[in-house]
Formats: sequence, C-alpha cells, structure tokens
Amino acid sequence: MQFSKWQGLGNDFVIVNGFKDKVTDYRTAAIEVCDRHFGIGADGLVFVLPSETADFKMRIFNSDGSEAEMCGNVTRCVARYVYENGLTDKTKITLETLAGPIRPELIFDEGRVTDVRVDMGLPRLKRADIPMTGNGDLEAINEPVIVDGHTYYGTAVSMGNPHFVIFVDDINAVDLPLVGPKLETFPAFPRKTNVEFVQVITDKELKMRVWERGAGITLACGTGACATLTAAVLNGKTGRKATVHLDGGDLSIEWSTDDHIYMSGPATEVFRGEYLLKL
Ligand code: ZDR
Repeated sequence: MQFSKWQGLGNDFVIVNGFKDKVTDYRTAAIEVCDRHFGIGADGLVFVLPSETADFKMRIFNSDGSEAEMCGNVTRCVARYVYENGLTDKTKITLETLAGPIRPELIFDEGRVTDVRVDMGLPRLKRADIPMTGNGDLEAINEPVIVDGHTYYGTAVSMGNPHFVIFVDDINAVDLPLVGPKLETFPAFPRKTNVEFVQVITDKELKMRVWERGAGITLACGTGACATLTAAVLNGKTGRKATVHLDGGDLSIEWSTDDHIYMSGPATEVFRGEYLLKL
C-alpha cells in the first residue's frame, strides 16, 4: 500500500490514495498503521476516495480504529495532497465527509502553498446534534459535568464530530491523561466526545490542549480549535476571530458573518513510502 505521511501542527496522518490502493478492512488497517512501534505511527489513517457529490470523499479513522466524521487538520493535509499529487488542478475543492461537504482552499505566496483555509461549515449546538443526552432541542453552554467529585463546566459543540470545551485558569494544571478519558467516555455523550481544555489569554487569543476521542492526547485538533472559538464566543470570552495556540502550533479561527467557521493553518508532507499490510 503506497502512503504519504502528513502533519498539521504535529497532528499526524497517513494518507492513502483510495483510487489506487484498495483496503478491505479500514478499521483494522488504522489500528495497524497508526501503531507507533509496529506500524508507521500516526494519529489517524485517511483514505481519499471517489465521490459522487464532491471533488473527493475522505474517510478518517482514529488510531483506535473508530471512524471520525470530520477532522480539521486532515482537511488541510488532504487539500494539499490531492493538488500536489496531480489528482486535481483545483486550488479550492469540496470534500465529502460524514459531517457534510467541507471546502478547503490553498493559500499561495509567490507560487508556493503556505497555508490552507477551510470553510468548516456551521457549528452545531443542539444536544441532539452533538449528541449529548438531555432535551435535544436545547444547547449545553457552560454545563456542569461531575467526574470523580469534581465539577467541570463545559460547552458542547459539534463540528460534525462532538466536542466538549472547558474553560480553565491554567491548562497546564489539568491532568489530561487522567481526566481526558473519563470525560471522553462520560455517559452523557453517547458517541463519546473530544475534550478541550482552554485558557483565555486575551479576547483574540486562546490556549488549548486536547484529549481526542479515539486517539488520546494529540498536539493539535482542527475541529477542536473551531469548537473552542465557538464556545469562547458563546461564553463571552472572545470576539468572533481569534488565534488558538495548540501544543503543535497556532490556528487562526473565525466565526464569520455567514455563520460558517473558517480555519487557517499549515499542512506539511513529511515522507512517503510503501507499507506492507499484515491484514
Ligand atoms: C481532532 C481532529 N484531529 C481534528 O483536527 O479535527 C479530528 C480527529 C477526529 C477525532 N479524534 C474524533 O472526532 O474522533
């Protein structure tokens, strides 16, 4: 199986051209390939596939084999991947995902791609759309969740995938490996959730650490940064445009007047090769 290894702010992925390489069991392949000792090592495995409704379809599998509806960092990487590998000559494409169509656009400076700007679509706030238990028509903003006797106040946002955003005074004081999995699997989230701890720096700057559903701690999370800005606006912490500082670098996020969220950041190819699937 030919592959290409990419990273967006240190959130790393193996991308496979599904037009050429057919894999029968995506989930098992993801667990095998993402293993950092026995495989290539990555936070996720991504297949670029034909689509009837968009330029391409992408399917994203977390390192535990579960399928994610969407992934912001992958979207930026895939936009560059299809352009630079000659699968398209378009610099603005539409990708079919389980979360609906997503539109990335390559940003050039002197003929070279510097960043990718992605129209991430509308953030979804109703509990039914997260999904989160309770009255499905209502939002969960600054909602208390009690884990091990500690109350966490979080805001639930779906960017196609579920996020629970918790504002704290100091993100470095959070024991993420301990509390992350407990919130990820908290019974109020029937499809589990990604968990973001966020510190407000100014009304234009946020710092965030993430515990990802199905992948654990990662250096960055695109959908998580978008959910974070949404939650920050809803809780009166920032304006509609802010820089989100992640462990792997910065993303610029805007909740635009068309109500869509726009995310801008880098995407980089690291290496490519042939992987010998054991399946
Ligand atoms: C967070 C993520 N890396 C991104 O950049 O948006 C997405 C990965 C998928 C996530 N672990 C999930 O929703 O299961």
